[in-house]
Amino acid sequence: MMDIDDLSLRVKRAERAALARAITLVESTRPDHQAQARALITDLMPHTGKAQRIGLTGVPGVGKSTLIEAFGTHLTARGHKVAVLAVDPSSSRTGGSILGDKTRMGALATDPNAFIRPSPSAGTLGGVTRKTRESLLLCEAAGYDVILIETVGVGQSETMVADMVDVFVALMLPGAGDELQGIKKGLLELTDIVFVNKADGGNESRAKRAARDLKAAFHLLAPSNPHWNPVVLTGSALEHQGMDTLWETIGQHRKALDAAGELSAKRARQQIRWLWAMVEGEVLDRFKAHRDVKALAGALESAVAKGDLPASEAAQRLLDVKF
Ligand SMILES: Nc1nc2c(ncn2[C@@H]2O[C@H](COP(=O)(O)OP(=O)(O)OP(=O)(O)O)[C@@H](O)[C@H]2O)c(=O)[nH]1
Ligand SMILES: [Mg+2]
Repeated sequence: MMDIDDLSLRVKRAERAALARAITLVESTRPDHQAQARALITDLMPHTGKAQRIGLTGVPGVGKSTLIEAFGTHLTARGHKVAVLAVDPSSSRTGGSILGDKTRMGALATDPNAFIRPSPSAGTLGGVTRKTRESLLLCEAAGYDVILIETVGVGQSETMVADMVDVFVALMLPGAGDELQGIKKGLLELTDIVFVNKADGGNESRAKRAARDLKAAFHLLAPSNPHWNPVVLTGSALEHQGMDTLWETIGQHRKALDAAGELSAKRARQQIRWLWAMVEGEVLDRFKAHRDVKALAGALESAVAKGDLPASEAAQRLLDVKF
């Protein structure tokens, strides 16, 4: 049996091993571990909330790991404590990718003021995001004041990460015109800051052009946030160019939201959505596991599949089960 009070104390004292252990507890699927994790987080809750929560996305190869290394070391050199978390439900982060990260994040990985945690191993996106949200709280309780949450630019994971951070940064490649066509409108709507990476080695003017086109694209979109107009930056993670501007822009974003009372309002909305998302997931699981639902479901599914029964009628018959 783990001593949760002791673990809590050690996390607050910023003991790395304790933080790692606490995250392992949060990531465990064992019900007794989950109960302990809840007790731990409840206890630590008053010590959370003080970090800048930054989401980071971009297609594979855009330079996320390289940027985290450059940006992270830039910040630790200025006295910040930086935690890096990842959301990758596909668990595509196989041996090769992690090995690559070791070289790309070498300095940050050995920095005493940085803490890097790879994505929880594959699970449902909901499961992975729960673990990441709770890990974020643990990192805050351990005194990390900048939390970077990385996600690969595929599917729903971007939306989930955007919903747990204060500011969302999208990394893009220099390459204007055609490539811009491929950028999902949905991604632009989530994005507060675009960082056009790899503006180096003769790519500077292409990057500038890409930035200009992106600004135009943002201009065409109806503003999704009354407090902030998305900002497009260019830089080079490889050459550590643009890290100061990125940090400044994140600071401006924070100030703008704070001034409008929007930062705490945004976090409050996120918490409430998170609450209901967890209830919904659990209620549905319990419903589907119910004996009477299980007994009915097979026949109803095949009747619906064959077109013998409208889905609405089948749904009603399931919903009529008292559970
Ligand atoms: N020229 C140049 N190359 C860069 C820059 N940033 C990253 N790269 C290179 O691009 C390649 C991919 O960089 P990563 O940082 O691994 O990209 P990633 O987005 O983390 O990729 P995944 O982890 O696969 O999603 C590496 O070879 C980097 O050295 C940059 O600013 N300029
Ligand atoms: Mg990477």
